[in-house]
Formats: sequence, structure tokens, C-alpha cells
Amino acid sequence: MRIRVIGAPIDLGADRRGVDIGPRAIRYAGLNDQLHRLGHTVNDVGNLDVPLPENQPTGNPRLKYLEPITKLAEDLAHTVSDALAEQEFPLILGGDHSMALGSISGVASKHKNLGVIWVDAHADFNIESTTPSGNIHGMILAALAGLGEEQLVNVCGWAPKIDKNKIVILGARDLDEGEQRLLREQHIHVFTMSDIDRRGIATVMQQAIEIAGADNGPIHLSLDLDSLDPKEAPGVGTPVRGGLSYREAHFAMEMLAESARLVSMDVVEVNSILDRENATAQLAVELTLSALGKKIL
Ligand code: Z70
Ligand code: MN
Ligand code: MN
Ligand code: MN
Repeated sequence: MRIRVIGAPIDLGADRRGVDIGPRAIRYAGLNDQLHRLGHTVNDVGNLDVPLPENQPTGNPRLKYLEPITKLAEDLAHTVSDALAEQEFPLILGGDHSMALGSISGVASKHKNLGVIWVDAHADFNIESTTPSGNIHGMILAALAGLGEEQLVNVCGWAPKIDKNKIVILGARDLDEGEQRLLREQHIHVFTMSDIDRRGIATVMQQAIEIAGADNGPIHLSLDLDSLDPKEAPGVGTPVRGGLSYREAHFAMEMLAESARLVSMDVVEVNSILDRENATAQLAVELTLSALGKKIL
């Protein structure tokens, strides 16, 4: 497969600084070389230009940095749809999760029946009236489903990007009150850590693939590293105990590779300032390799 690596070093969507180093840290952990060794061709186009929070007005405190975030989303959407048009698999490195507004908008412009598997401790399903923080990375999945601030929803001039029946959230364990209400009202498929405890990762992941990939549709994977337990992934802005184990995360990625339905992938929220010896970036590389076909035998 030909893979186009795209860096989106944005940290305007979250409070903790340090995810802007994520794309460099993931490359430093050997991403391109290992993808190449797996048999893929790698076309790394570098990082998109992202403004610093220091020289941007915060704007509305319930929708912080709305303007530069939507601008980056449009740039990234364009870069991603170009990759697909040229038969390359977009692998987008964050940055905070707000970059998925652009990556998924780009993929959805080429794949009209796209499903999304959102692997995250959080649901990122807040809207302006439910957000406890005003941080836009916590609102992205709702915006992709057509809910919330219209500037986010209508990025690239159309909406919704994803049919809400084809959204699956996996690994959730830290949801806000209003966000929970919205998830229930909208009948979003959420597999919490308790579901994984009860039924096992294999059963849950199988179902996730069936839902997101209904009618043989393509799947985008959005992997937030805080889905893993902080023991495995200390370098994230919002660590939440009780996450996916190393093996559970790997097995989930292997099942996705086996499904052969993956058309694009994000790897987000690696926070190098909070990391220990680049362990979280290395884990991000390992999981990416598993999702893109690495097998033991
Ligand atoms: C909270 C909010 C969040 C990621 C934290 C946190 C959201 N629900 N998302 N880390 N990736 O502020 O909306
Ligand atoms: Mn173009
Ligand atoms: Mn997230
Ligand atoms: Mn998260």
C-alpha cells in the first residue's frame, strides 16, 4: 500500500500544551522506516502550518480558537482528499483531536458511506451548550455527525460528514453529563470500558466493525492515545485510569487490519512534554503498524 503521512501539529483544541510536538515525536519513534519495512511505500508530506495559540485571539470562551481550528480543518481536508485521489492511504498525525474535523471531512468527501471508529477515553461529543471546557477537541465527533456550532458542522461547506448510525466510540470512560445525554438522544453506539470488560475486546471490536462498516462500507479509524491505560500511554494531555491494555489495543488494531476495510487513520493526542522517553509515541507507531497489517506470523 502507498501511505501518505500528513502531520497536523495543532494544539488549539485542547488546554495542555505539548501535543503540537506529537507528529515529530511519532516520526522520531521510527514510523516511516517501520512502515517501509512492513512493505508499504511511504510518502511523508511533512506538517501543515498551524498558528500558535500565543498569536491567536481565544475568541468565544465556549468555542476557543474556532477560527484557526476551522481554517486548519479545511486545509487538512483538502490535503487528505488529494491523497485519496492519488490512491494513497492518508495517515494523519496529531496534534489534538480537533484535527479529525479536517481529516474526516476530507475522507468523507471521497467516501460518501464512510463509517468511523473513534477509539478514545472520551466521546468528544460535546456541543457549545454542554462543553465544560470550551475546548473544541471535545466537540469534534458531534460536529462530524452534524451537531453543534454551525461553523464546525459546515466545514468545507457541507454536512453531516458522517451518518450517526455509522459512528462507533470505543474505550469511553470519561463522559460529561450533557454529553452523555446527547449521546443517548442521538443513539450513538458507544462501547465503554465496562462493555469491553464484560464481553471482551474481540466481540466488541467485531461488532464495532460491523456497525461502522455496514453494507461493506469503508472505515476511518481515529485513534486517541488516551484510550490506552495511562500505564501504557503516559504522554497524553488527559490521562484517565482504567483504559485499554497494551494487548487489547493491539488486538483491536489487528482485527481492523484483518477486516480490510480501513481507508484512512488518525493518530492523535500524543503529548511529548508529559511523555516518558517517547514511550507513548513508540506505542503510537506500534499500534499504527498493527492497524496497517503487521502480523507476528
Ligand atoms: C472533555 C471536554 C477530551 C480528549 C479530553 C474532555 C475532552 N469532555 N478529549 N481529551 N481527547 O472538555 O469536552
Ligand atoms: Mn488540491
Ligand atoms: Mn479525543
Ligand atoms: Mn481523549
